Formats: sequence, C-alpha cells, structure tokens
Amino acid sequence: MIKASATISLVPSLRGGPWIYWDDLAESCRKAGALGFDGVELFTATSSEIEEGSFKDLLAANNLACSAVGTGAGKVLNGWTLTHADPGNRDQALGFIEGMIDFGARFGAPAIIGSMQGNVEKGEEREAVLDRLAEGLNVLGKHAEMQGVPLIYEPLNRYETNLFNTLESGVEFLARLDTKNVLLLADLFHMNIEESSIGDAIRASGDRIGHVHLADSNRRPAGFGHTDIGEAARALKDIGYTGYASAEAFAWPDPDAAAEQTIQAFKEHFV
Ligand code: LER
Ligand code: MN
Repeated sequence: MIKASATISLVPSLRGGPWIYWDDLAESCRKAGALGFDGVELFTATSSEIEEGSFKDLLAANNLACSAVGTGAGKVLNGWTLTHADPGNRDQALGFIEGMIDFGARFGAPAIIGSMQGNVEKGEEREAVLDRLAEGLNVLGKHAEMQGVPLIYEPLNRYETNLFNTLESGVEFLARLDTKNVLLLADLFHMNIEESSIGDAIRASGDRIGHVHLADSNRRPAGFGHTDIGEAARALKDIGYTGYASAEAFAWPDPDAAAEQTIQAFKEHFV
C-alpha cells in the first residue's frame, strides 16, 4: 500500500513555497491526522528546532509517522551545496545534511537532497562537479545507513538544477556511487516538466524510487492541474512502491482545502 503524507514547513521566511501546512506543528499534525494522512514530511531551518519527545508524542497522538525531512534550507537560507567550488562551503553542506539525517532517523524518516545538490556553475567542468556530488552522496549515504535510513536524492527540473533532471539520469548516476543506500525521489511536478512519460519513467526506475512528491503540473494539489495522476499512481503500484506520496504542493487555495484535495485525490488514485 502506498501511504499519504502532508508537508509542513516551519520556515516563516519561505512562506508561499510548496508546502501544505505552515504555521504550527501541533495543529498541522492534528489536521493531517484527522484527514487520514499516514505521515507528515517536515521542512525546517535546522535539525534542532523540534524537541524529539514532543514530536514523537504528536505523531503518536495523531496516528502519523514522519515520512521524510527536507534539507533545502541549507541552500536557501545559508547558500551551502554539496557541489560548491569552495570546500568550506561543501563541508558546511555535509555537516548540515548529516544533522538532518540524524534528526530524521530518530523518527525513522529519510532526509531528502534536493536543492542542496547545487549546480554546475559558469566556467566549471561538469565532470568535476559530478565528482563532488558523488563524494557527498557517498559520505551521506553511508552515514544514513549507519542510522538505519536511506538517503533520498531528487532530480529537479531544469530551472532548479542542471545536474540531473530525469529519473533515468538519476538512476544511472546512483549506479556509479559506492553506496547502494541512496534512493531517488520521483517528484511529479519536476517530472511533468522533464519526462516524456511519467508512467514509463517510474516503471523504468522500479525499486530505485524511495520517495514521491505528489503535486500537479502547476504544483497545486493533485487534481488541480493537468498531470495524469492516475497514470503515475498505476505505475507506482506496478513497481510495488509502498512508500509515501507526499504532497509537496502549494497550499492552494488555502492549507485546509489543499490538504482535503490531496487526500481525496490520494483515495481516488493511490489506494
Ligand atoms: C524543490 O523544487 C523540490 O522539489 C524539493 O523537494 C527539493 O528540495
Ligand atoms: Mn520535490
């Protein structure tokens, strides 16, 4: 069975980004639990702002798991990436993500490397940048393995990274790592831009997919755009995916309506 996850951002300066809930962790968990979500994905500025015991209590009280933790704040707020030309910057990125891996692992949740992968900047050699990415993912994949969780690497659309934009190129890159503990994130919003066929790309990636971001073509909740969500769901069932479909979508028209739309679309297609 595929599981439904809502997203919660606790970074006020990034208000307006693609997360369903915004304001209050306890209230967001209560609402997600009441709607029947199985999990919540967290986006935080640091790995230390949530108290472990109280979040565990919140999850248990609302019948939820933590589905994943995002690491993008390391880039968006601090400018760190795993492929930055400056080794000091890369070290900061590594330390930040290690902290996030440890934080997520306390709740059995993997960390996601999305924006933290960075870009090949003007004048840089692509292969040298990919070597830095491989080095970072090897270190972090092994670190995550010690904590008993996978690490999730996310191909993004071309307007966000020039490293890897499709699942196929991501699968190929992961095969060259020393660690097998890095899995791919299939984000339906990015895939709508980059893939020729979302279903075929999912079927071809099979067990390399470890997490799914559920959003429609316009990044509104599933069903509010023109992506064939049913086809994506069929492909995920075909490959035997049993992870989360996590609603990394705009809180459109508002958080409550976005959450309700997501859970309805989930019940229609994924169950
Ligand atoms: C960014 O567009 C995204 O999809 C995130 O999951 C990556 O941090
Ligand atoms: Mn995503």
